[in-house]
Amino acid sequence: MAYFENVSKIQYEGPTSKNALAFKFYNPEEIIGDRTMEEWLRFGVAYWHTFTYDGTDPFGHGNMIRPWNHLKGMELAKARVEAAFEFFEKLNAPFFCFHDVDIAPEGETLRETNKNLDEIVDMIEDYMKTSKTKLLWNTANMFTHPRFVHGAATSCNADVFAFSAAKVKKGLEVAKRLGAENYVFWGGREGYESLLNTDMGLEQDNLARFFQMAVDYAKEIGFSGQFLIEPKPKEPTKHQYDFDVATGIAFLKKYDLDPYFKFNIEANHATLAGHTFEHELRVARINGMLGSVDANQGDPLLGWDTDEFPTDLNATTLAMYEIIKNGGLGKGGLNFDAKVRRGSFEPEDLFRAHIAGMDSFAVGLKVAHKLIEDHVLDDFIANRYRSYNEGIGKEIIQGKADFKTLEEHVLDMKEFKNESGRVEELRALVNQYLLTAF
Ligand code: XLS
Ligand code: CA
Ligand code: CA
Repeated sequence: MAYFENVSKIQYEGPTSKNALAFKFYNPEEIIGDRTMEEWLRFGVAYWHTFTYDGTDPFGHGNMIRPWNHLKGMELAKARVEAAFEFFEKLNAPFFCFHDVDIAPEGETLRETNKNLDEIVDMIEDYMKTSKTKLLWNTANMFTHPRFVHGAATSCNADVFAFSAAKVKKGLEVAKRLGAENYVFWGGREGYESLLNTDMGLEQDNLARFFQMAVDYAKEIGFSGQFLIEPKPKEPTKHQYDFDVATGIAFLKKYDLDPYFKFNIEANHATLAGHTFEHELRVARINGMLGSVDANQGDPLLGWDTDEFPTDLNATTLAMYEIIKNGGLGKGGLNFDAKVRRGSFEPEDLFRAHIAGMDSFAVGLKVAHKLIEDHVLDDFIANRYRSYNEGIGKEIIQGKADFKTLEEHVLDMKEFKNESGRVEELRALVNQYLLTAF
């Protein structure tokens, strides 16, 4: 049975196509530099937003029209798997991602939940034998159920810590079975509401203990996927421990966990932390910890995590600039952790939205590649820092300077020749590339 019968396989038709259900810029086979667009972009479909989300918001009921809406329980879970693989095929998606609770209903106990999970994972495994779509990452949802009210690995309740460990244990087994390229930890309830009732030191030590156990178990079962931490400053918790990439790095280094983790960077989480998307990518990249990306965008008028499909070409260009400079994403990819707006409730909107996101990142890739190929920013930046190539600057870099020699250098200096940073010119240059790359 077809769930999306009005949609056939999405094809690349080029920038002048008027067909809404076609790619205008994403041409998977097109070579950009040393690899194809498909290899650079490694797009992933998020199971939760695409197949599980029903449109519910804090003020309204679910309103999404979905061909599986009449089903319940395991029947619903199975229909979603069938629909998902039809969707992946029609979209030509190389990857997908899920939380444990997205794919199978929870039972009364973890034993029952795991039984449901096993049945659905069997089914997914079967589909994956003939599908090109691979698992980018899976994760455990440790935020929805009331037991996680005070956190998971940072809960004040040791039974909840144990339950969370058992859930991640199962998640790693599933990751191994399905050949996941990564495993994600997003700590939506790992944080606190008030210091009046919180032992922050113990909570952070416990979080580190938890991560260490995950590292050990992955090794024990031979799961070789990359571990990723996904930072977010707030929502649902007021203050979340994995606030941003820099905070995450400091945490990992304190507990000697940094060799085992990279970051999954979400655009909307970056902006919630008061950073740009490209800032978070840069911090991870220069520390060798850029792992994967949750490709979405927030709304500058709304102060929460709106998870919109990415259509801002300036943002996709600057993001792809970091990704290309990183040599690509390795095992990571661009997962659309994005949901259609509540008003976009038709099943076809799921395709329209993914096409919009894929085309926007394809543009970003092409423009960023051209900017790098032409050395536009590299030359400007190299010139801006040229004072470190000789004289006192070179001595600083080579570790030959100290406070005394530096004082000697400036004590009688009257003029400091600074030059314009020309940021407006550079922004206009990016615009020029954006408008002429196609
Ligand atoms: C929520 C997060 C979440 C993670 C996976 O804001 O983005 O969906 O990506 O748990
Ligand atoms: Ca995310
Ligand atoms: Ca989000």
